[in-house]
Amino acid sequence: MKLVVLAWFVLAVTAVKHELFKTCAQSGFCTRQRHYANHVSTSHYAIDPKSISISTDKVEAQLIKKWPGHSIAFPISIHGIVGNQLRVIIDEDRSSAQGETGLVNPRRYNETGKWAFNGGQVETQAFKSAKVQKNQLVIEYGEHSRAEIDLAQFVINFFYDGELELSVNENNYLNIEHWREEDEADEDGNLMAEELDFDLFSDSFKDSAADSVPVGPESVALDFQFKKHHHLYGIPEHSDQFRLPSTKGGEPFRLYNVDIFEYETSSRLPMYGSIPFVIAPGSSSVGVFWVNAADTWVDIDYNDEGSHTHFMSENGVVDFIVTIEPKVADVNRQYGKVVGNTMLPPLFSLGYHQCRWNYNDEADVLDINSKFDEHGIPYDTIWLDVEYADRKHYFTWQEDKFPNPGRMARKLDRIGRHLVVIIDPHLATGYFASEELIDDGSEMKNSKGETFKGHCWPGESVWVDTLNPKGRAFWAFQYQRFLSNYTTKNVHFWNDMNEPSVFDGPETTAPKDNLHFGNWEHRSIHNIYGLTLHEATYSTINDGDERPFILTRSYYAGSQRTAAMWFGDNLPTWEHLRTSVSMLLTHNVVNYPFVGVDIGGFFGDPSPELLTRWFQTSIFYPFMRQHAHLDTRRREPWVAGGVYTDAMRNAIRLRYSMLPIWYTAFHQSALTGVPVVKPMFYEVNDDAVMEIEDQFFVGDSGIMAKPVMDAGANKVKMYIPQGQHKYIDYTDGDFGSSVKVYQPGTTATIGAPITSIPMVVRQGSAFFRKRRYRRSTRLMAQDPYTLTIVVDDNGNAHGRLYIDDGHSFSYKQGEFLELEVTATASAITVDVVSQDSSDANYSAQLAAMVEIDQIQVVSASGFADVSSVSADSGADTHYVIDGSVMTITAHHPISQSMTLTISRDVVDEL
Ligand code: NBV
Repeated sequence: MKLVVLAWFVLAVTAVKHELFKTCAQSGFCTRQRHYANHVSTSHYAIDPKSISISTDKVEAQLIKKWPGHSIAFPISIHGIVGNQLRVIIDEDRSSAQGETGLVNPRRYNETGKWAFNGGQVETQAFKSAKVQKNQLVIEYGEHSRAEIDLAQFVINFFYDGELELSVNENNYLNIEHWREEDEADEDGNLMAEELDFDLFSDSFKDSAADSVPVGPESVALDFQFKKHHHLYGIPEHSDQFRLPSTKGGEPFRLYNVDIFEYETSSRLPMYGSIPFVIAPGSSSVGVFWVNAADTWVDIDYNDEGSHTHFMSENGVVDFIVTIEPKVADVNRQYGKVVGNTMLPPLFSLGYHQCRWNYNDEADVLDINSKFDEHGIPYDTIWLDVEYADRKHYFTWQEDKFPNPGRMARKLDRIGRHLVVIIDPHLATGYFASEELIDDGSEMKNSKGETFKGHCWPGESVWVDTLNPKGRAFWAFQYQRFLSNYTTKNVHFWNDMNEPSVFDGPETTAPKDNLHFGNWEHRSIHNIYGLTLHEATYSTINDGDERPFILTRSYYAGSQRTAAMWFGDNLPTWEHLRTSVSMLLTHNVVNYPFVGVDIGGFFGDPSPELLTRWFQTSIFYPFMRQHAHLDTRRREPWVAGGVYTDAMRNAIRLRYSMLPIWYTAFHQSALTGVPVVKPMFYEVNDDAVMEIEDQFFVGDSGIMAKPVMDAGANKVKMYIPQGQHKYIDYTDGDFGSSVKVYQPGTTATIGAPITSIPMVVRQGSAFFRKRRYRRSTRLMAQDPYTLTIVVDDNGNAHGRLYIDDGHSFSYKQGEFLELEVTATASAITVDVVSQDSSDANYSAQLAAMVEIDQIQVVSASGFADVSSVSADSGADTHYVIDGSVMTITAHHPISQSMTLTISRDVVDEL
């Protein structure tokens, strides 16, 4: 009995409170738009042919919404944009609303792109041609793309190389709730027969019933039919599987940034961040970016033809961008030209981060710091959660516990370590920061234009409005004053609760009728608030010298440019561990690779087995951090002891040894938008991989991993993709004593006791590692590289390495090195392909300090015929052959090209 009660208690305290969040049926506009979609059969929208005006990169026209007795014109514009993409914007002339919306800006919000787009705007690109033919507007753009817009039905068909890829509004779901005054709404005439009048001017959901809905119904919705694609991915953040499941008959996915406490898996509930970008890979690949920052729901369905999405947003303009490319990675590349790619993170931030709520005082911090060294475990960063600040008043310290934070930072800095402190956007009323904010007038306002006050950690609080330039200046000033106490540059920031989280607010966040700079309702900008906050932090911290590191919880498309992100308050369950990898892949395919999740789960205490498996999985999180709730037991890697600690130590050391691979992958992603952790379909052409979400590739290294994510498991079954390549076992980053070869199109069973991390390498790959244990990444800077080459059956392989100083922006001035490795049966070449254009010093310094000291070549067929290996430099070259592995010892400066010639005996065929 006691046990049952205990089990019930544990479940009861660790379950998301569904009642806090609306279902679609409880959301006025979601209900109305779904109802419309279920009832509409003909288009109510048409482009007026007489209104069309065409210029080199833009078509403008009037889109007419028509139903008996009514005709409403919406300005529509279609833009050619950078990267062979097309952007469509539908706005509304709201001049009749002027003076009718109280304090609220009467216009539809059209500035989402100002925040989401890299540099605040998107570059245009001229069309190849644009003309009206019969009843169609035909736009040719890019090299291969064409859009045909049926004027009478308003259906847009997108073609690539003559093939139909995407139809927009094919199902007539376009519906723009036009501006109307409340009394008109009761007249039958103002609603179409397919429309419902549910919650047009009010909100009946209990926690948001106070919403004044000052502008009335203004939602927008549209459908996208993917013509050839049976697999859709993206639209984070959701704690769900990687391939988006159909929402037919259930809840749509919701994009609405909220503080979701104890979230579940297999869930379509909203979470902390939103990226309304859906991607459809295949023999041709399509991306759709729905540029809207309001509360948004998305229905997904698969049909015989392909797949279907229905986007519904509470307000704002209709604004979307379509990208069609042959390869999925090219969709990322083009989309990245709009929203930007990941920053190149400072190298230390790819190391291991140790966090908990809370390390209590300076002695605790320094004790944890030295325990890592005692246990031989590398780490780079220790974190302080809210308790460091005096009564959670950010920009202050609890002085009795942290008497000299500058000294603490200096102590960490000596061994190359870093400190991250949390700063949230809620500022308790009655202390200097909140008072300065209110005096400044740049706080978030309520619907009456007064200071908005809500409840959060420190009690009654106010929120900075970082959409306001003055709010950003205020934010900058607070940080600058706070940082003036430090002489070292190893202090960084964590912006939590920036959805924003408001404990007594509707659905855990700010009331939608709150007001921001420009008199925009919070409703219009909600999903970008978090981005505006962490970007304000970034620009404050950025001195143009050291690369800033910031962690954000809330995000939008574009957040990848300036902040890392983690998936919030997860639970210590195996399902959460598995879902973390699905979510990791989802974020990677929407150009946001620098993500991770609390290792071990935020709430509760994981078993030693779960914690160990979680550590092993986390070496594949680009952002690798352990974190835990105040009420949990300590769980640093040495706490479990014995084999568990050994396994965690090995995992972390393996991560550190692979940092050159991670850094090279990030560099690639920063340039091209490709994922850092790659779903299988990026690397192989095999239909069988489309739903695999528990194994993946690390960058371009050719390493494929499948960590153990099941209780009690001591092996994994890894799918070896079809194609020309075999794969070689590389479990724990080691080829073992006898090399195991797996054939394409098979399932390999790989033994994985608690100490093991199953990995394989695709033949034909080459990568670099640094294999000496050091306490932090900074201390690894001069360590030599090991080059590993896994040749294919013809002896060929290819790989790359990117190096720079790992912490400054000097790489932007050309201070970096890029190496390309090419192996053939007779030679191994390491080519310095780009190097210090502006200043030779950096390479010269590297050459003096850093070398490749070992080259490990792996060949399934062995090296029995190798008779000698010689270097073009004439340097002594030793090699040892052990079956399938040839180890060459070298002392080769990293910034010089080299060729090793491999001579082979000619075997007489008798
Ligand atoms: O600052 C306390 C926590 C933090 O540890 C966690 O990582 C965040 O997701 N924070 C949320 C506030 C609320 C926790 C219940």
